[in-house]
Amino acid sequence: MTGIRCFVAVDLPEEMREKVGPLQSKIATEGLRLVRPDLVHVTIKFLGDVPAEKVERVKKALAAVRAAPFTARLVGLGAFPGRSVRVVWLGLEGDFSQLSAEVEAATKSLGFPPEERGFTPHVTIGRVGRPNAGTSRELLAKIGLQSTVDLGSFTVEEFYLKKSTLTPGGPIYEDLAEFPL
Ligand code: 2AM
Repeated sequence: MTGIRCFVAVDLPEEMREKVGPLQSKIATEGLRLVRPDLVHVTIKFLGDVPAEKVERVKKALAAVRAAPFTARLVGLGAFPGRSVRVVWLGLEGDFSQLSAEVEAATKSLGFPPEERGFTPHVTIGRVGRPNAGTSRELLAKIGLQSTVDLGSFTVEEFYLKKSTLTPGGPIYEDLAEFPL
């Protein structure tokens, strides 16, 4: 049985999203699928397919998360992983550790495996379909040219449980619940 594809995320405020499109146009490269600016977000925890009957328990666990609001700053551009570029991201400065740790603990108690690689806050702004050396080289050069990117700060005051529906036209995200900090 397939469930509901879910993730926990922080949204960017509208004024931040508006700055993403112009930046993306500077790194546009063949093979790079740019994330629609209205869909960019900070993934706190990817849950994968959650059985429908478990979603209420996830919401309840997330509602018990206690973390204080904090300031985040969108600064720097980079790529995952090292050799061939698969993802282009905007860096994030800010203390996401409390929120991340609390969400990890809340979801772990429901059987979701903890993130082994640790949490690196970032905003994915582009994905490479089929990585190839040419695309990677060109992208890394463009990213290097944008190394001074600083889109400014915003206050993180809430987070969301989101549903993702994958379609040929790209993912559709839907807020299942909002949780204030
Ligand atoms: P990303 O921002 O690091 O790319 C919603 O699908 C979000 O969950 C994506 O934006 C992605 O975060 C993350 N995600 C998607 N599939 C994933 C997977 N298999 N493992 C971990 N995170 C995933």
